[in-house]
Amino acid sequence: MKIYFAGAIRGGRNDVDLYIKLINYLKKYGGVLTEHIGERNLTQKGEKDKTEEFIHNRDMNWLLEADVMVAEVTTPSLGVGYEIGRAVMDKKKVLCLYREQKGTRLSAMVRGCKDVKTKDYESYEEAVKYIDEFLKQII
Ligand code: 6IA
Repeated sequence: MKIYFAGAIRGGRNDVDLYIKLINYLKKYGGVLTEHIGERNLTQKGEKDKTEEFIHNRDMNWLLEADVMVAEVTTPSLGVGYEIGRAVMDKKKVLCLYREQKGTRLSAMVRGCKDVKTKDYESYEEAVKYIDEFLKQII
């Protein structure tokens, strides 16, 4: 199974350690096309040696190639929102994982989309439980 993991880059890198753990867990189910999202040295400035167009086109090709998308949506990210929209348009199965934060709420454009499965979680253990539920239905 090819899995597209989406997580904030320019949106903010606060959760990068969690992204790494989730990506490693997802590898149990197949190939993760977007492992770089879990790279600690991929700063908010992103992949400096590549053009923006290259990054967009490469990521879009991966997205279209993927069987499923798992997005960690706690840190608001324009890129992740865009990717979710493109995945929905392409009729991919999408799981969004959201950790409730004080004073913030997940966008209604994600939570309100019936073609996206959104799960609220509090711990890594809970997040992987939702990943198991989601991916076991697909296998
Ligand atoms: O808006 P964001 O940067 O937070 O969007 C993050 C999402 O878009 C991730 O799920 C990635 O798949 C994708 N993405 C956005 N920017 C990049 C990137 N470098 N490298 C890889 N994936 C990306 C961007 C910066 C560079 C042009 C200097």
